[in-house]
Amino acid sequence: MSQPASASTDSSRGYLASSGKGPALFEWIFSTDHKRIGLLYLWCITTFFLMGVVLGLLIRLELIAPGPTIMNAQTYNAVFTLHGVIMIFLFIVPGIPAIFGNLFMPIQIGANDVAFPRLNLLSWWCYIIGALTAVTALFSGGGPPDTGWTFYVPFSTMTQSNVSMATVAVFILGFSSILTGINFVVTVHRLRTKGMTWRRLPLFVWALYATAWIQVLATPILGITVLLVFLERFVGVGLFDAAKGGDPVMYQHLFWIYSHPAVYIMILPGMGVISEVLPVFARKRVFGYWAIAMSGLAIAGAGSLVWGHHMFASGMSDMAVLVFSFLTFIVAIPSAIKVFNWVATLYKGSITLAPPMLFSLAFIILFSIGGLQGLLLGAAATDIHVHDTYFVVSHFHFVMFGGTGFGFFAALHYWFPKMFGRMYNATAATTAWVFMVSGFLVLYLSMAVVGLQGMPRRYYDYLPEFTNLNVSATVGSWILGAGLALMFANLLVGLFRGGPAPANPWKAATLEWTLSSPLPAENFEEEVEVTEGPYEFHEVKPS
Ligand code: HEM
Ligand SMILES: [Cu+2]
Repeated sequence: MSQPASASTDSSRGYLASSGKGPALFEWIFSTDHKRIGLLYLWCITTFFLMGVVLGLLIRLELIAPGPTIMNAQTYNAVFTLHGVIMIFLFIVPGIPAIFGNLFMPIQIGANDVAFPRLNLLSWWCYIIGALTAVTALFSGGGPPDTGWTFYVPFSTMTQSNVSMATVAVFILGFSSILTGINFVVTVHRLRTKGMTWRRLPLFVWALYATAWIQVLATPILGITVLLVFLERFVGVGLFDAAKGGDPVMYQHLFWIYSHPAVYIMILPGMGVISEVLPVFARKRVFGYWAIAMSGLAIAGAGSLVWGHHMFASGMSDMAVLVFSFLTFIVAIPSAIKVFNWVATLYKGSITLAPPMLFSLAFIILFSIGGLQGLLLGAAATDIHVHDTYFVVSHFHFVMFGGTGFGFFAALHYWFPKMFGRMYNATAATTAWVFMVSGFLVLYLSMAVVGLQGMPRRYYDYLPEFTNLNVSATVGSWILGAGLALMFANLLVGLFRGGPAPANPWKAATLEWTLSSPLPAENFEEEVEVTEGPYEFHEVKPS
């Protein structure tokens, strides 16, 4: 692997330095270096996240009062569809694995890159081409897709909006996820350095490993499913058309056979970040290392058997409802094991409430609230009443935004010094955290209550009796939005003006903290040997 960067003009900038040969942009977008690919993903994914947030705030603004406020019904359908598609396929599915997995997983196992660097670059290009195709779908054909991110038939095979191009975009994006998964599985199996046994793997690596298997095994099902919608729109075989002997419910099965395991592609990497950060800021070995590592694989396995809980109201048999409900409770157990072990790790720890720790604690609390809501949804008797209401919308924002979103922010604040060689302002980060958590709770708890009262999702209008809770939800979204703006502004200031970061500001014990900040162009000049687990704190003195 060529590392011209170290011969570059400014080696203190490590992998960030350009070699000065040729346009810097080309050096980045054609780089096969895992660190640079991670950073390319960071810029793209963060940009799409912010676009998704703006759309979310627009949805809330529309819902501040019954009746049309800032948009009409058709625009509303397009806005929440785009919000969902961006947040799922362009932010949360690639998010932590593509950015922090690429940047740090190879280093954490003592390797100089992933197993297939060129394939890794191809995965980023699939992401970019898929994303640009999704954006193009907005401005071409019959206009922006209006089906929701789930593309349910029969509407998705009938609507004039540009669902065809949107399905092509999702198809291409799927390959980005599959290629990343293949790379990570082979890298963990083949490129671990001397002494890096499975029992010494950082828990972040275990989480990415379990995620990678789902990326490889489940994502092809999504590819086939959206391809079938594409074909139905052009050929009209009738696979999902009851009048032609097809079955529209079959689409739901195919879609959720991927999309439920996909929620673990979303959450497992976030859980891995939390398992990485907690011991460092509690100055304690993680509680139940092996239980946490194995519960990730258990979630990946059992999580592929519960997709039917999205379809309790689809007319499936009572026996099927019973089985899927029972399995849903089973898959909650390994998640609960993780939460228990995290809390046990904190117990009697000497805790530092630095920003990475604050975001990790928020993850645990918000994810647990979402998990408890999930139990109510897993019980068919209650789910039947709240299916497709704002209670469901609240639930997946608690687990996906409160969970993985805050896990993403924890990772960003934990590894920022290592990625950029600079520190950010901790007080500003803490202030942003306070706004984000309080705004989040006001926003999504209001949604949970109005959902229990029966407000359906995906409508731009609602009954007058739901007004107060929608006003509080919208105000909550403004507080959350202000916190997000402060957080990103603070990191931007840190990026350009932050003080120099030491090699190991958090006194952590995993391999990336043995390297300089920012990371060097070449990870390890010679092979490192590992002799103990990743959370043994011999009170490493910050260099
Ligand atoms: C400030 C941030 C956000 C706000 C204010 C927000 C608000 C909303 C609202 C009000 C809806 C319901 C629309 C409806 O059913 O009529 C919605 C749907 C959705 N949101 Fe968010 N959201 C935000 C962030 C996120 C994040 C971070 C994610 C994922 C990681 C996410 C994923 C989704 C998805 C998948 C849907 C379903 C869209 C559909 O029905 O097709 N949202 N959001
Ligand atoms: Cu599910």
